[in-house]
Amino acid sequence: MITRRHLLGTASAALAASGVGLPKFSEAEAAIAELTPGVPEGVGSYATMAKLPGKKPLIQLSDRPPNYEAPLEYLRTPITPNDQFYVRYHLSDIPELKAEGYKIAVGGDGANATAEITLDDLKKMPAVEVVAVNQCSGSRRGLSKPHVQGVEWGYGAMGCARWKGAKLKDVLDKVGLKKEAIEVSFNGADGPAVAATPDFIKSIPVWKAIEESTIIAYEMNGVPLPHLNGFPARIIVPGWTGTYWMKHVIAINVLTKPEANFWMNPAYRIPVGKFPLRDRFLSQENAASTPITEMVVNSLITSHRNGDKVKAGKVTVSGMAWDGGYGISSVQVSTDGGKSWSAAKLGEDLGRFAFRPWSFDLSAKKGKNSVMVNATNKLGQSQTAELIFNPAGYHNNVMQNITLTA
Ligand SMILES: Nc1nc2c(c(=O)[nH]1)N[C@H]1C(S)=C(S)[C@@H](COP(=O)(O)O)O[C@H]1N2
Ligand SMILES: [Mo]
Repeated sequence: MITRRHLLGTASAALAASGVGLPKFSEAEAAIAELTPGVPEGVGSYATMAKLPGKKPLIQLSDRPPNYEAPLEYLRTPITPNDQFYVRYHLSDIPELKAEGYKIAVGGDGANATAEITLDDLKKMPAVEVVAVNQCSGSRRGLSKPHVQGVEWGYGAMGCARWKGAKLKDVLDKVGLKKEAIEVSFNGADGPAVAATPDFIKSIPVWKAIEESTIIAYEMNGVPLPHLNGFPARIIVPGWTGTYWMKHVIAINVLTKPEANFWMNPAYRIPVGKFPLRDRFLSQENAASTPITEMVVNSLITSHRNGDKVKAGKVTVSGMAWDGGYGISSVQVSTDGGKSWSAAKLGEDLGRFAFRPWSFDLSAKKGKNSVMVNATNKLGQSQTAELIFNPAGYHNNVMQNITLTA
């Protein structure tokens, strides 16, 4: 585990070694630099707090490609500020696109025509706003037991923002869909640094593409998208994991055959039937595996970390709950290891795709206090007690169980 002292030491040692250019950590920044607990010991040897342009320090798991997660402290508000929002890329060659000259090529064998859509074209279309959680499929992968391959994310490969943009459906209407159309694919401007890495292309079923809430966003929390979160425009697929949320989107293709590249198969798949999900992606499904789709119901304690010291007496524990877009109906807290449960207070409802804040007042007794949290959605689905193991470490919604010492 990396401690604050260790981080300060690492940062200043690195500064001394390089002379210039490295971010300086203030005491306040370093104080939030306690890494996500629970990830493998080995991760601590390379994970570090680091600053990307335009961002507060995030937990850097890799830099090429950039994979940076949010510390718990950044997830205390239902809207995650842009400079605290996590960053995830598969590819290292990420051009900084300009608004001028930016266009999206729309076409494909399932479209009746082709079109080029500029940023101005998008802004002239009726605008839609949606508050939605962007969670990487692999968030909490680092907690998987046994360990699995991939970025060893802790709890913070997610955030929630207010996205504004044009409906993907309105853009697709410009070219018209053939009745054989089954999927819509997206490509971004980023590319692989080595030719051996396949370009990152993702597709979604037509029925999801034409939903009212599926948009091409050009604003995040009221301002243009930050470069590292997809400027000038990105796809937003509320309810579904972040993998489909293509950043710097430059091509949209309507397909009559399933998109067959590496990032659709074998990547981003879950075993058929293992998770209680409603949204299926049938054109991609085979006997063994199916693409990951909607997020599972989940919650996170963001006010405290496991092992925190508190004062005996009233302690308010709080955090976020979310799901794949059905909406959170309740959050239950247990202080006796799951024998009995009490309802937490739910905070502001920013819509069915958003983080739902919750809080719970417990009365801490001297010594160890266990706090367990379980969210339930409007379909009646709840979190699991045991990990539903899968080879990619996706959909970890094991109830948290932390200990606070008074
Ligand atoms: N162009 C592009 N878009 C992308 C990716 C990528 O590698 N390239 N990664 C996807 C994945 S897997 C996730 S989880 C989200 C992360 O969004 P964020 O970086 O804005 O937090 O972006 C998605 N969109
Ligand atoms: Mo992801």
